[in-house]
Amino acid sequence: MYETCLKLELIPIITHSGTINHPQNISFVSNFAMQLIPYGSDTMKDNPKAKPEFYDYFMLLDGYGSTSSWFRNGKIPEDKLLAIIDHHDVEDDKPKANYSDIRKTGAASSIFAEYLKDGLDTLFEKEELENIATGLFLGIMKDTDNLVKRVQPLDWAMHQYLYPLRKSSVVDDVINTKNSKEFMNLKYKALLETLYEDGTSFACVGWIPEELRGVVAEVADAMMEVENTHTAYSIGILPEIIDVSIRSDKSSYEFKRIEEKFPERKGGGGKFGAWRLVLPNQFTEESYIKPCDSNKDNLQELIYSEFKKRVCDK
Ligand SMILES: [Mn+2]
Repeated sequence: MYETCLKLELIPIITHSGTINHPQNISFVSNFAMQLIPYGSDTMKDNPKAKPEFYDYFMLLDGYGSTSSWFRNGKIPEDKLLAIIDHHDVEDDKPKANYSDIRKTGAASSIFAEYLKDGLDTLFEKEELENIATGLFLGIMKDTDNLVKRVQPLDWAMHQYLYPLRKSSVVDDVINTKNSKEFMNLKYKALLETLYEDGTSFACVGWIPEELRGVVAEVADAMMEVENTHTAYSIGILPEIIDVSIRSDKSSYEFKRIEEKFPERKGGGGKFGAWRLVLPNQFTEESYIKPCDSNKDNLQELIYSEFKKRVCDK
């Protein structure tokens, strides 16, 4: 999409509300010359591009607004919304855009790959096409856990289409990125203390810095590998938010019902089987009760038990 805009002489800027933390994602981004504006981060505070007023038009890609604080706060008017291209479960209150392509695929990358295959590829030189194919190929691998989970027919087809076009050395580089010791320690500690009950399991990663946020999702995935588990909740406490990863392969599971139990939520959403819930963390450095070494464990226990209680209450 970025490259296509450039070809059409539009100036694309990719903004996103979080930060890029997972080692694989850092490695991914460093392989491509894209400008990314993490508009919520402190380092971007004074950058005009971190303000919605800077932009003439918007496109929501791989999300329909539920995780965008700009969108949720009404900063993206519908008449400025050019397109929504997404593969998440979309609720009735989805925004209207000039162009909208929302399909149930494992990876949003598969939708973009299909555009490429259906003619966009003619816009690009060989080298450009290989770079784009590499990015989309990695997107499909990542979102489908290497074509194991959430795979839809289009994902298979686009994997096959992109395979000969991709730069295999870049793909290997990104896939083989290692995790830090801290990351692995947190992951296994949370798994050791996981609570398994009637197919539903809970794990708490505890207080983590922003750059280790990826552990929360990895723990949720790992919990699902335990026999008889149909639903998993993994929570991590970050300086500003409580990050929750949810997995379920139970057909009757309704993420919406869980979401409603947290009216204070700051965001969330997901796709079949995998969701995320973002809750405010009341115990930030600025708050009346600050997390410090002596009360961190207690606050963690408080947050974790309140979470479990709310999820389990009918
Ligand atoms: Mn996605």
